[in-house]
Formats: sequence, structure tokens, C-alpha cells
Amino acid sequence: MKIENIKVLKTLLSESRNLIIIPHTNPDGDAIGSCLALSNLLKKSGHNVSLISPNKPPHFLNWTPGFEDILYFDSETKNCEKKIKASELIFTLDFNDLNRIGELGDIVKSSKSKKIMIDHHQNPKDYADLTFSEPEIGSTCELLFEIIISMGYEDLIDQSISKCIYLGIMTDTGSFQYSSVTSRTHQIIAQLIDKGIDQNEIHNKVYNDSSASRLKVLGSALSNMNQIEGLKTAYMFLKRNDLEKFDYQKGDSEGIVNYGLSLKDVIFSVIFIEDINDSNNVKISFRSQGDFSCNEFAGKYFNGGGHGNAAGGRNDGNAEDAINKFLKILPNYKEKLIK
Ligand SMILES: [Mn+2]
Repeated sequence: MKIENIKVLKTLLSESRNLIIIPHTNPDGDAIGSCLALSNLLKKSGHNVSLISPNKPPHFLNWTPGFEDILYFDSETKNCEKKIKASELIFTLDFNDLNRIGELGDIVKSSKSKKIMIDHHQNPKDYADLTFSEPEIGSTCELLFEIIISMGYEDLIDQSISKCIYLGIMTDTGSFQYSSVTSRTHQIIAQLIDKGIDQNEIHNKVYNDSSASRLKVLGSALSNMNQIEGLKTAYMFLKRNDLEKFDYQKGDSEGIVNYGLSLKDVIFSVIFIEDINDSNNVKISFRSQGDFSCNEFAGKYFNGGGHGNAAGGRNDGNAEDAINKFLKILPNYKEKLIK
């Protein structure tokens, strides 16, 4: 991190009172954690802060300190526009391309306020006046902690802010198991624990909050799992009838595709989910490990896209149609899958 950037940030903050903080669309634990940590910190230092999210986060984040003050652009558009107009500084956290915040992006782009990006994804776009972009750091929350320390604001980090930062580091590192976790990550966690946070409570609130319908949907998908020998691939499906039988709620199928990767020798996992509202549509999620590009696969054959290791797509017809198409295409990727 450039020390010069820290100086510029301090100057910008000393010259500005009205601040906006924005996470990406469908904000996750790191986006909400970093935005609320920063908002709580800047409020303490006397700023007038509005946290504007493009839309609502999942319910298991609603305990995060300051959550009740979040404004939602999709349901309070006029009010949010007014706040942005009156602002002097806009922070964008946990994303690096204004496309990630939908229509809100146009408003940010045309705003006269200075923009500050704090993010850890690859290939940042060039929209910010001040950019903190550190792709080798595992979470925006960890990066934000380093920025706060470099600014000399360590004493402002209280228990509430520590909870927010812990949330983001925990969720973006798969609970400290990814290769992005360093000894420094653990040193930061130690400091957060010393601020009096209860990690077990945070873990339970985020991960042990399933509804019965979610577990039944998960059970149904797992019992439909197929492993394709010789292609390091697993796939699952969920049929409309089953979703109805288990009283499927939006979000219940979130993350199920990752279970495929927990199989020994599987590097590519796919789930086909029949759309409960459209009998001619199947939603598909792709996950991979290593170099195999989900993004390319989803984009080429299933009207989708995303990242190298995580992508989404769709197909006309029912799950069987989509699976048959998938099984025809897959052997063409044998070399890439088994290398
Ligand atoms: Mn993140």
C-alpha cells in the first residue's frame, strides 16, 4: 500500500463532511462488513455518512452493527440520489467496476464527488480519484484494517467495528482456509479478538442460520449427485416438483454447487436448477478449482458468464435437456479437465 495514498485519503477526509459508502450488488459478508466497518469508523470521527447498497443483502447478515441504517437504492432511489448529490466523497468497497452496481453506477459516474476505491479483485477499472487495489489480500475487510492502521486510527477500532471486519475476513477466506490467508491475517484476527468480539457467535449467525427448506433442498441436490469418472466433474440437479415439495424459498439453493468440489478428484462442479416460475428455463451454476474456466464454458454454451472459478448461466427447456447438452459438450474439455 502506498503511503502517499494514505496521505491523500487523510486530506480528502479532512476536507469533506458528507460521505457515501457503496458495496456491490447482492452484497456478501465482505461487502457489508467492510462498508459498515468504514461507516461506523467515519461516523465516530465526526462525518455524516450514508451507506447505500444497490439492493438487500441476505438475511444472515442483518445482525451486523449499523445494519439498520443501510439505505437501499432499489427501493429508495430518490432519497439515495439526493444523498449522493449532497456528498463530497464516495467510497466504493469490495468491487472495482461500476458495472457491479447497476444503475447506481451511472449516478456515481456523473457525480462531482471524489471517488475512492477500496478493493481486492483483479483488474480494477479507472473510475476512482484514489484507488486502493490489492488483489493479493484475501478480503476488502483485511485491506481496510491495514488502511485504518496506516492512518493511525487504531484507537477508533471498537468492538462493533471489529465484528464487521471479522465478518468480512471470515466469509471471504472460507473461514480462514483459502490460500490467501497469511500469518498477517491471523495477526489481525488476534487483534480483533482482543477487542472483545465473540467469534463463535459471529460464525453461528452467518453459517448456522438455515431454514428447514434449505436443508431439504440441499439433501435433494446431494442425493442427485453424479460424478463423471475420467473428467473430474460432478453435477447435480433440482427439479421443479422437488422444489415445490420442499417449500423452496429464494436463496435456498445458494452455494449448493460448491459441495461438488468437496468430492475427491473433482475440479468442476455444476448444478442445474429448474426455474420455479418458468417451466422453460433452467438456471445453471458452475464452480471449478485451478485453471479450468467456468466463465468461458458458461459463456460459450449456456448464455452466461462470471469469473474463472465461478460462473452462472441458463438453458431453455427442463433440467434433462440442459444435462444432455452438458454431457455432450463436456468430453471436448477432457484435456483441460484432467491436466
Ligand atoms: Mn471481497
